[in-house]
Amino acid sequence: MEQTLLMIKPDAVRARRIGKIIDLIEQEFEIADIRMKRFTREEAERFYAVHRGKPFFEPLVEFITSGPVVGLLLTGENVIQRLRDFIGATDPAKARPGSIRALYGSNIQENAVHASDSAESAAYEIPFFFEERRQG
Ligand code: 3AN
Repeated sequence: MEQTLLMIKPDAVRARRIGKIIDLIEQEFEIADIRMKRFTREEAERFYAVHRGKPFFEPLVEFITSGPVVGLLLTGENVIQRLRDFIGATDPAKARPGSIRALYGSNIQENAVHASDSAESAAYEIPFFFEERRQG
């Protein structure tokens, strides 16, 4: 059984889309835990450490610390890949019609949600929201 992290980003929280996004998610996935929080700069830089040095790193850290986010722990068979397919491509303009990013994303940075892209990413990202579930 896999687990993964879905994060509702500050743009979607500001736009009051939490309920709509969770509604879509729970029709397809098992929600094992849920938490709202606001990232500190230090946490944001660690969360997005793989993007350090890229031109969008600083704006991304600014954005993700700009307001609260919501983390959902999802579990199930092949849930990492299924969730990635479900949310749509990073750029909402290229995301599958009907996907969360197509519906609620504004642009490649303010794209409503994040989902872990591998088992390694999930193991790294889940403890930012759910400390007691730290793996390994
Ligand atoms: P995804 O969230 O689809 O896995 P990543 O991990 O490549 O995408 O990027 C993490 C986040 O960084 C994206 N969700 C987006 O907010 C931002 N991002 C990625 N690529 C760009 C880009 N070219 N310009 C601006 N922001 C970007």
